[in-house]
Amino acid sequence: MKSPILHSEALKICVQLLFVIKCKAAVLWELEKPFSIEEVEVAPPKAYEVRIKMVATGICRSDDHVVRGSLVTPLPMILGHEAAGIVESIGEGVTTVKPGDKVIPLFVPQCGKCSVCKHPEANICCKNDLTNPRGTLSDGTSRFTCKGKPILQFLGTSTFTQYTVVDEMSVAKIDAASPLEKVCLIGCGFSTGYGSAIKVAKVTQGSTCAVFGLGGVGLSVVMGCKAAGAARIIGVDINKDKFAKAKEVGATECINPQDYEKPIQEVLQEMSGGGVDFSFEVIGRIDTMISALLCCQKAYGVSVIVGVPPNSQNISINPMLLLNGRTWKGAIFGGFKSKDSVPKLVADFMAKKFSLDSLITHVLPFEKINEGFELLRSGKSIRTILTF
Ligand code: COD
Ligand code: ZN
Ligand code: ZN
Repeated sequence: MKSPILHSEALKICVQLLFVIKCKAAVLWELEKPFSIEEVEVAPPKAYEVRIKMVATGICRSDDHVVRGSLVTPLPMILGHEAAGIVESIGEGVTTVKPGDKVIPLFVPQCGKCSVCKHPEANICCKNDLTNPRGTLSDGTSRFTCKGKPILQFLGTSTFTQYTVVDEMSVAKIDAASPLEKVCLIGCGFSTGYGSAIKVAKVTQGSTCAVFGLGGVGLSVVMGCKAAGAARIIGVDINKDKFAKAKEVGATECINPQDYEKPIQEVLQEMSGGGVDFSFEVIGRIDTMISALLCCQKAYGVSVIVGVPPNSQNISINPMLLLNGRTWKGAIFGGFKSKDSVPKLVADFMAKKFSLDSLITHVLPFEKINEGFELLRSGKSIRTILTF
């Protein structure tokens, strides 16, 4: 017979599961329009789902790409994918998190079962909603409604809301002592850049690196190069105002392509005596992707594409550039397997292996989300954190 205590615990969980939460969320109804703060209903988590109370969320360039229409997703939607929060309730069968746990939602899931998850190096799990966005959880539906209409979810997450629901494969439990208003950046921008250096390029001790683009993600690449022991880290940006911070996080030199007559790849080849060991494109432009490829040493250089170019642009190159021995790679989320790596990255942050402070330039209450996007668009912010 069940003990009365266990029975009442089970009843409590059931009641919690049936509960629809009404809360505030920032809804994007149409492209190019401001977010509108609405009251939304958040359905309880179904089996293998988790409902999260949001504590902090970063504003990432990709959220703005949706608003601008350069990242095509169905609407209306609740955006946001770089966040941290606390588990409010769990659906049946959930074993990896429990109510009260601190967590980071994962915009790339890790189902653990597909061919990608089983591959030792790959990370874009087949259950992702990135490549062909439906705007739903894995069962094909969303947990949000507003004014009687279903509101879609972004990248299996949606963090511009006081509460969200995600699949269990899209959430990682993190250290209970971690400061959520900082480690939220591990949910996207920081890990994307840092992993591109340490995991994708596998930057080596004493090497020379070139980082094109010194925004938040580029700065995280610089931090990764430094952590991997690079001897020279050359920052490349057309905005000189980015140089001071890049040097603060580890760049040894910074150059502006507009200060030179010759192409920047030639400048970098000369500076490095024949080509850098590792180069990174962290802007999202075709021309700089080619410059980054060309500036790395032709027989052993490794060039990594981090930025996503505007819709459907193609690159044409001479195959000899690769036949000589260069490696050209690209990755999303720094090549990290999300559910495995996020708790470890948080542990590394807690062990002071890197700092996130230089990336956070603004902190605003959630309701000022439109102000946060203006800061991003005007180039005034690196990362704005919205707190709930
Ligand atoms: N030459 C040199 N620097 C340039 C040039 C140029 N022609 N043009 C712009 N820049 C500089 C800017 O001055 C700026 O400092 C920097 O490049 C870009 O920085 P931000 O702040 O605009 O952008 P980030 O660092 O926040 O993000 C950059 C990405 C390229 C990573 C981002 O735009 C992107 O494409 N993200 C998608 C990648 C991804 O993994 N997405 C998955 C979920 S986010
Ligand atoms: Zn992002
Ligand atoms: Zn998978």
